[in-house]
Amino acid sequence: MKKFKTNRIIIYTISCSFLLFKLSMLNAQNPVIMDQFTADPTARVFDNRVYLYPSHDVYCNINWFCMKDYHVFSTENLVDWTDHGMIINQEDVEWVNAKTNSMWAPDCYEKNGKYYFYFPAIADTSKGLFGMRIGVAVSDNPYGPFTPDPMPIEGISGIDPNIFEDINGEVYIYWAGRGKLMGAKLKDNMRELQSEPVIIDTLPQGGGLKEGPFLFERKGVYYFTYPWVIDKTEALVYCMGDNPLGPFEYKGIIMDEHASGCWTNHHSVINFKGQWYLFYHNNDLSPDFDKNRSARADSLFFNADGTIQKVVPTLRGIGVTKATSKIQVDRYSYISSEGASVEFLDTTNTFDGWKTVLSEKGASISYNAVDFGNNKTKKVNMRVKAISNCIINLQTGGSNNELSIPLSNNWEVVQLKVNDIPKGIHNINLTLKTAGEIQIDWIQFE
Ligand code: FUB
Repeated sequence: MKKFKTNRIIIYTISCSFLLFKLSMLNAQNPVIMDQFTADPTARVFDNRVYLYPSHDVYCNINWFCMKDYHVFSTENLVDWTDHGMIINQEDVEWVNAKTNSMWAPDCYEKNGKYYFYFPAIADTSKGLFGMRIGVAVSDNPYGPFTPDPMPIEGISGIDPNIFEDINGEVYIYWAGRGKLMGAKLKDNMRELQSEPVIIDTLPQGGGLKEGPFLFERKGVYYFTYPWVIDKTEALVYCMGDNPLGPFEYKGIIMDEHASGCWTNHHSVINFKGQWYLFYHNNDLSPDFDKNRSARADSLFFNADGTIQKVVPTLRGIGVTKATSKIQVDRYSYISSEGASVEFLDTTNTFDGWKTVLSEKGASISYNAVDFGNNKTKKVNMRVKAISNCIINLQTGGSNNELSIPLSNNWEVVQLKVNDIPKGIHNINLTLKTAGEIQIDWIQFE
């Protein structure tokens, strides 16, 4: 490590080989999970933690979905996610045709101390089963191990299971089958239908595919939500009603079609510690192939009349980020329209994430809700590549700092003194004060 002084700052440059070490910690904004693809995210709150049950896209060199297994993730702060590992593999399920890589969108629900994991897959015809069926696996814990039932649920053909428990304890299952959205009551054993499936038939007509139903209740109102191809790709829409199986009245769009062109979206809604959140997906880590998707989350708000405010997808996502973590400012809450952009660090390995490029005097980027804890902060570390000598203005919590960053041809971690940053939660703003270009991977305070 080299160390040199300027009149205002101390700069450390740390050798690049050290920086090649890759942390496998799951700590992210949007997408929520950065080390694998995660689609169709069903979030559930169990014991004050958020559990995420996504499907698991992998790349199989076919122009379609390829999904062989499921992982479960959890967090207590919406920022640091633990991957509990694989919970079900297609090879583990007797009724599944394990050659089909068809483990599509799942759900998980707790009832009487047992966790029921619902998942669709193409059934094994040698068992006398056909098409997409929905199975159940059971565990004593939200993170498994799960034991799959030998046969799928009788009476359901389709995909995208979703479970809802009413306040009276009655449990419903919803799914998408034969182009329709369906619902039925489940028996207490959570594995058999108690009522005949009904088509949820009060939905608007026209447009294209409807799938991925997700029902939740708030203040006695039942929200029936689903992805719907209104125009070219899936938007997330919702209806409101007085009963779990409808009729429902269509109310509008929760989230518009993705600008990325990702054909699917698939979502879930939770209330965690008093705030509502929408989990959904986009193809952030695979911009050229929309069957490799990534889970995201943003806050969701209601109007006084119970209708839902449209959610505009953000990169910043949710949660308060610790100042001492490597803050990915490219997951910004604001970016200037001129001279600031976000690019992959390595286009051949998108899982490495992104960098911020500031290339014009006055270009800026902001990242909100950073927790500086209970002590004054006096230093910042930045992983940067300065294409020219430049000065960056770092503003946070009333601390205003002009930071000189020397030209470097490689990525370097520079450590700079800052005027005391007060304790508490602040936004960070970085502005390029000089002509030239600087690339920023992350910044971290100490
Ligand atoms: O992930 C495969 C399928 O894509 C899901 O089952 C649908 O909801 C859509 O997201």
